[in-house]
Amino acid sequence: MRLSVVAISLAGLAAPVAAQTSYQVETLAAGLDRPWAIAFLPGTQDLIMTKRGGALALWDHGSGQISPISGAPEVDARGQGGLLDIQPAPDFAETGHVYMTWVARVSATGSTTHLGRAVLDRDAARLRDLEVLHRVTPAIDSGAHFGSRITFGDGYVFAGLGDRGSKDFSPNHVSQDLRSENGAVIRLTLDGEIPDDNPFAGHDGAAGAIWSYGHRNIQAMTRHPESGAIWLAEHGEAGGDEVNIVTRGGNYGWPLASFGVTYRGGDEFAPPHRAGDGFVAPVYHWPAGRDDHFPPSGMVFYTGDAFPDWQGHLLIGNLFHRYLGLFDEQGGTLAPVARLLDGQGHRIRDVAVGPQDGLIYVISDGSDGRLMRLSPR
Ligand SMILES: [Ca+2]
Repeated sequence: MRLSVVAISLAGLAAPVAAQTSYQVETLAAGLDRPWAIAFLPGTQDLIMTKRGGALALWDHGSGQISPISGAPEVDARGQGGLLDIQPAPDFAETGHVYMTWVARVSATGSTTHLGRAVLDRDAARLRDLEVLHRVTPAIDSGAHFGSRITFGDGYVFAGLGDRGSKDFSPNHVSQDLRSENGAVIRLTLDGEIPDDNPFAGHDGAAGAIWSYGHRNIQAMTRHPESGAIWLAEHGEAGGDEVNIVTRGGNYGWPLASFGVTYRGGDEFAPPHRAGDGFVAPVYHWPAGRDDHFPPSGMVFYTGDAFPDWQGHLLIGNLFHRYLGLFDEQGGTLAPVARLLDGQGHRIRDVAVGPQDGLIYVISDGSDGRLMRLSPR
């Protein structure tokens, strides 16, 4: 289904950078109910897609059709919860495993992010053998900040989580509490076990699954194609959104160091990240306030052939300002290049690069979510 094509040229932008490629936008599907994540199935150009309400779907590149996949986990879609990220396993060709994060209740009032996997039986259009690999602890009575994104690296699965909207901005905040997996990146074996070499494994009073902590709400995460490092983007509080490179055992500061301000009064509630404060500073951040911030969702390094000028650039979805950010990355630093899809009103929720065509696929948030594709004009 090709509903519309909008052609856009970047040549008129002020940035003196290699962004002269003009692109066109195709809407491949519209009217999607709260799509949240997309991922290409290995060896194909077909996309698997989550919808936050709890549905799974497959977009078939050949036919252009989207069809439902049954067998998704039961979710609690209150607030920001529901069926969230999905990624095919590194051994998908052998196992058919897809990994997912979702929110489910674990008590009358408590809910939490779950990490699990299932086998995708494509012929039967269903998931089977669903396994819960990890329930994030503790569960909290809150509908906010579940994260979450999944990335694989070095034979492990990483999940980026959220702080559940905790408003205790003291050193006792859940993101600073090593007993709490909320506000952390966790690292597990593909079977969901805690690796012995995790930084806090075997430590009293610490959750062994934690890999890094001091995060607020991670809704974008990907692996650098050359360094192999895991990059993430997290929501700040009224600005202060960050891009971070994940390091083993790192404390990323929230809420004791932040570039954001309080929503209520616009006051700083913590000093900004600065050298020597003991926290890992972001590689890039957006300022406080609401005019130029970057509530992120979905990110990927561009590695296709279709846009040679963008090779190695980082793409990040911006929810609030409704564009897809394009950033030049050199040696771990970022520089903004362009705002793709700017002015079209789409809250960008996730982005992926077609493994065979090198085109850029995005989904937009909301009850009229869209699957769109950017290609060179
Ligand atoms: Ca931080």
